[in-house]
Amino acid sequence: MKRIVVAGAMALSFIMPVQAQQKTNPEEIKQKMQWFADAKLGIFIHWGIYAVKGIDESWSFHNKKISHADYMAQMKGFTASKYDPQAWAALVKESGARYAVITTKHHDGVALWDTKFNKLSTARGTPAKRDVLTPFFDALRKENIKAGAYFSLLDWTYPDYPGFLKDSTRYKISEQPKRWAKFQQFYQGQMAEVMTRFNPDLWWFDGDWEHSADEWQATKVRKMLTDHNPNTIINGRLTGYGDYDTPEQNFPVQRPQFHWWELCMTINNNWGYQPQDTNWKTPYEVITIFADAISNGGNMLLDIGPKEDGTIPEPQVHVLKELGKWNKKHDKAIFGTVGGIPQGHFYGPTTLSKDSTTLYLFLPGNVSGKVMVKGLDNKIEDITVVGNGAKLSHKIVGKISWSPVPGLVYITVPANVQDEYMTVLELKLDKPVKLYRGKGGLNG
Ligand code: FHN
Repeated sequence: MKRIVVAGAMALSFIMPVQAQQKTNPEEIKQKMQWFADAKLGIFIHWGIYAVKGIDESWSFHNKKISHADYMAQMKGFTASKYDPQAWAALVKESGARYAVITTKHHDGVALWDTKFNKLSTARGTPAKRDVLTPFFDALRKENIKAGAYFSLLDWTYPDYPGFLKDSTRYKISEQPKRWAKFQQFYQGQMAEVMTRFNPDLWWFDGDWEHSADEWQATKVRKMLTDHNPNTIINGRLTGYGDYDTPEQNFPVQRPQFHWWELCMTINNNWGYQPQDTNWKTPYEVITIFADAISNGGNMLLDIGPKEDGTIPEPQVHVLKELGKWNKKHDKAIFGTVGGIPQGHFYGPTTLSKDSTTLYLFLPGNVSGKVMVKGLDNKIEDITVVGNGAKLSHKIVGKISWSPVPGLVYITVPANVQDEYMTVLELKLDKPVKLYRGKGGLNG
């Protein structure tokens, strides 16, 4: 199945190849992946010169909505005049996120650190006149938040990169291999700057779709990064040489194939700041999408798009704060849990404690007062409303005394214990969760 990606408000002019299957062995990386698996929530930050006019990041010139010259002229308007990295890190913390990923360089080639490779940076080419990444990475680490670096492999502005506009390329690698080698040196040099300067806990590569693993020298890049920091995590956009899958915008119904995965999504319809896009996802929508992702054993990377001056639009702050309040109240059901029971046993998301003796049920907002669990072959010791403490009763229905098949569990959830967004119930079980998966025959 091909992946269609909507970058910004525009559908791309082509269908990107489906994400490469990860070639890494989960057994070899499971130790370093533990913090990521426990983290559940990250905040994605798309910040760049595209916030000046409030247009699609990089894609606006690639898709010829604006000339490249006019797009790059936005460098003159990027001030970071109200940028407060400590406040950004505090907001990430307040959202409940355990990691953040910021664009160090998008496809437009403008670095947010003072790269020595060219003048295309916030430090040397904009009124901001500064590396805006160092203070943010420092602030995240002071808040004990893992710091991730988004890095675009492709660079549509760099004169020795083949790709440029959607219908024009500069050259073919097969015809000018030396020119491609020059770009490889450039992009890996900038990557090494980010690696040594920030030592990212997580690399969020993007833009791998235009070239092969060999052309990107993916194994060499992976080795460079993991030799420098064996615990750094690499997302699945290094042409399959990554550590986890990155479904984007399109919510998985089936659990993604690779062991670890992360849904990245916008908070409205665009990755960067676009003033006309007020189609904000509500706190309820974000919370239910988040619950769905963790129920399926994944993470959510929720994106925000700050303005050119570094302020974060109020509607985005509101969603992050509401999400944070809900996360704080339901912490035990979220962070440090594992994905829940298979779909079909409960009409909603679920998570499990790591020893699977505790089952958490996430109730969609409009609970009728009763919820039902099917095929639970356990004795329920106790039912508590998470974050509220109320104890709930339950009734077993349809259990046939001589049959091994468990009855249905009906739980009454009074209106006065329900959460404004999503109520969570904690079911303490007599032993690790045991599920009946049969087809309901007379003898099971
Ligand atoms: O092309 C980019 C896009 O601009 C944005 O950065 C998203 C975020 O995941 N990644 C690419 C599209 O898949």
